[in-house]
Amino acid sequence: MTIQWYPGHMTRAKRMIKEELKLVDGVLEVVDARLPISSRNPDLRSLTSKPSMMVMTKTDLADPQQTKQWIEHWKAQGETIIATNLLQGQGLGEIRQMIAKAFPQLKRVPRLLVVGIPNVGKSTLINGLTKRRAAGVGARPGVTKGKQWLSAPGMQLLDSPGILWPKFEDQEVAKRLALVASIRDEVFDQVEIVWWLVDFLERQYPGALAERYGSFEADQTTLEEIGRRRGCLLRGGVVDLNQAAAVVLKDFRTGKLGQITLDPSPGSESDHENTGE
Ligand SMILES: Nc1nc2c(ncn2[C@@H]2O[C@H](COP(=O)(O)OP(=O)(O)OP(=O)(O)O)[C@@H](O)[C@H]2O)c(=O)[nH]1
Ligand SMILES: [Mg+2]
Repeated sequence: MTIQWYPGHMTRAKRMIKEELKLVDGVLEVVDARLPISSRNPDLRSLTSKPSMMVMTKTDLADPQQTKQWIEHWKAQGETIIATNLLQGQGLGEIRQMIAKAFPQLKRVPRLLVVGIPNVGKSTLINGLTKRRAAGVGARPGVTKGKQWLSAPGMQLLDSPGILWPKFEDQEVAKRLALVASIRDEVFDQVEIVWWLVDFLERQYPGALAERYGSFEADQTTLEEIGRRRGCLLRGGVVDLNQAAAVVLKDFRTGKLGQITLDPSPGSESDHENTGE
């Protein structure tokens, strides 16, 4: 299976963002804490030299140890980065303070473009900063359809539809983006990406699946067994793998499998693998 995750409107989005960058003083780049590299846009940096700040959302769903290491990594690369749990409003004060200090030469409030791949929390961030439910929010990609300016204390924000243009060749990245619902559920095979997740969890977070679904024997096929235990059965007692995958996917996305980061921080992947078995 190849995930077609670069629909035509994303090409237009790239053209659009170039235009939008001309209208602003700086950029808030929103990334998902579960994917601190895969959810970044590979080309954004090359499109502008305007000041840019990374806002890492959904830290409540990510592995705190990994988040810490990723923040250190990005800071070492010269990035300004703030970690947030937007559902709790955490980090908003810090963002406001940073923005207040970032443009000392400006005579008016700074104008900022909020960018990021679909479903990372751009609109939620804007609502937090404006203290209004001005921008539409939803747990699926593509909620925001057009751009709009919003006023917040001390800043003007430009909300735009999720932009995502890929490293085309990298299907591993595509799978991870699908898992966090940044790619529409219709364009990939759920069973296949959940198999990827199950395999990843068994290596990187041993025990996460057992904690939720009960322990497994070595010879059991995990996804099938989860389906059996959760009553995802077709006629004749055959496990419905599609339904089983949907259960695991939902549990992952809502944090029921624990705090999990899908991009291992630099240096940690091999360490995990060495201690995994
Ligand atoms: N757990 C958790 N969920 C969050 C956080 N921030 C946002 N969300 C949820 O993530 C989902 C997507 O949020 P949106 O603000 O609509 O994301 P967006 O980037 O504007 O998405 P598009 O407009 O589709 O590109 C919503 O269900 C939010 O409630 C967070 O820090 N933690
Ligand atoms: Mg939005």
